[in-house]
Amino acid sequence: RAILHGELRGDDVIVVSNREPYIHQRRGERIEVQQPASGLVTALEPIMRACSGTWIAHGSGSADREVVDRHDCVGVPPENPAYKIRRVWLSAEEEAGYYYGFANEGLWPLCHIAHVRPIFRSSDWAHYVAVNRKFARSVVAEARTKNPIVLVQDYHLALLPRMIRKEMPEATVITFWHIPWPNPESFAICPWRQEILAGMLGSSILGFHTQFHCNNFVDTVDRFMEARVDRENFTVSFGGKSTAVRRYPISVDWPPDPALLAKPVEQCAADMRALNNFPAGHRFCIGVDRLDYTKGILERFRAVERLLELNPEWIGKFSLIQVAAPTRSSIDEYQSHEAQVRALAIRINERFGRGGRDLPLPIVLKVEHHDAGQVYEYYRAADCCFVSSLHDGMNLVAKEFVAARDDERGVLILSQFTGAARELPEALIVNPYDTDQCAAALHLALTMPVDEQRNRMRLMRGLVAEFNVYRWAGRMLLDAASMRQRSHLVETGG
Ligand code: ADQ
Repeated sequence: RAILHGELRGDDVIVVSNREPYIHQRRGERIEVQQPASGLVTALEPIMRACSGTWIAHGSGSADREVVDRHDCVGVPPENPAYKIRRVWLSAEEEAGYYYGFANEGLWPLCHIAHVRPIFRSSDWAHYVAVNRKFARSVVAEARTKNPIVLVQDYHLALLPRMIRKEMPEATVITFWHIPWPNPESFAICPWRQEILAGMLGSSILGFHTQFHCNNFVDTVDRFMEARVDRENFTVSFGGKSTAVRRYPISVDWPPDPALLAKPVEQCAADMRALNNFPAGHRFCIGVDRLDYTKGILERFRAVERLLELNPEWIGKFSLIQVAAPTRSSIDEYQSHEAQVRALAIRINERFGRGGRDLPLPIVLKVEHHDAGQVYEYYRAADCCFVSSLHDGMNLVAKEFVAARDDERGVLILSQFTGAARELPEALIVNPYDTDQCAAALHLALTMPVDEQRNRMRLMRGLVAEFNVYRWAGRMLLDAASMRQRSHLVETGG
């Protein structure tokens, strides 16, 4: 955090992402401020508070336009502004084509290999290009110097790095891709693969969560572009410029906000039991996700069903609380996924539910956004946390659960297909497609001796404490700083 404060305060730092970190919504006479359920926002918000600067994002709230100045800017956080948001306005057609269409029906399933066929429409692509251009204009308008540091976030803005480089050749563009990068064969089905790759290669530094994703990206470039790939230094030269491809595993704020840990764990457990009508001694596992088909929520429910089949002693004594934030609900695939999730919860609850007795249901499904305070209360109260993603760049829920457990208790069950699994081997690592293995992991978690819980949790907490989100941003920015220094020396002949 000190690095960000010291080195970057006053420097020209611009973050660009689709999603804004604060959304202003009108509720009758009042304007409410919401924070979205997004891993990207969770990770970058504390960074921006530490280094100030500007965050450029799509203005999406009903009162977003009411609170901005004539440059479309507003200071945030509202209670104590530390940086500003500059909002980019999109029409309904642009949002449908660029965001719901190309980004979320095309690139999202393409990169997650989630057995959902990507949809590529040329009309969506046209909006995607146009909106990237709109963001580029906003970056140029915002820059106070000819060589700002621009942090481009995620798959919505793959074309932006090249566009910025064209307008501001001296800018340092750091692009971070928050989702996986698939192998070259999988990526090749995208009709605009070359345009996407060329766009991303406008970056000075291109970051992914894991080395595996870096390798896949470099292999993809090697296969489809006229570029020089240096596998020793992991750099790609394309169009006379070079891009360093690096692994920067993202993480969470550390130490966590004290307000999130203020309520004692026993109190959290008592409150959550009361809220959910669980009797004393009832055990529960927590799942926290956007309601997205890549998160493996159906697989998680099937694991609970199998647990109750194999170990009937848990019937009426164990529940999974699934907190699922609605997301991208206007996309067909998301609507049908939500319907499947609801139907499966009902079926399992009918099968193992009350049966005339007043027992808690095995699956408690809450399809709603919760604030960070409530999410942390669940983390602190739960016996275990189950992350069953079918494919996930990192997965911050796993790290948040670890950060929440200052009592060194609780068990993390973690899919092997998350970036987090590479850093947290002390979790119970599972294949979410293997229902029996997941059921066995749930049983193991619920019967794990306290000492073993503590030993595992301690190691995981050590890792998250050291490799926290400031380390993630700090390493990227330090790499950018030394790159800037080198090019300055070359220019001045030093
Ligand atoms: P996401 O796919 O959004 O992130 P994740 O990393 O798990 O996934 O972050 C989700 C965030 O939203 C967490 O902070 C979580 O607490 C919050 N959240 C989820 N459900 C919620 C709910 N019901 N109510 C309130 N808050 C909720 C993308 C990539 C990930 C990568 C991140 C960061 O898909 O792989 O880890 O970006 O790079």
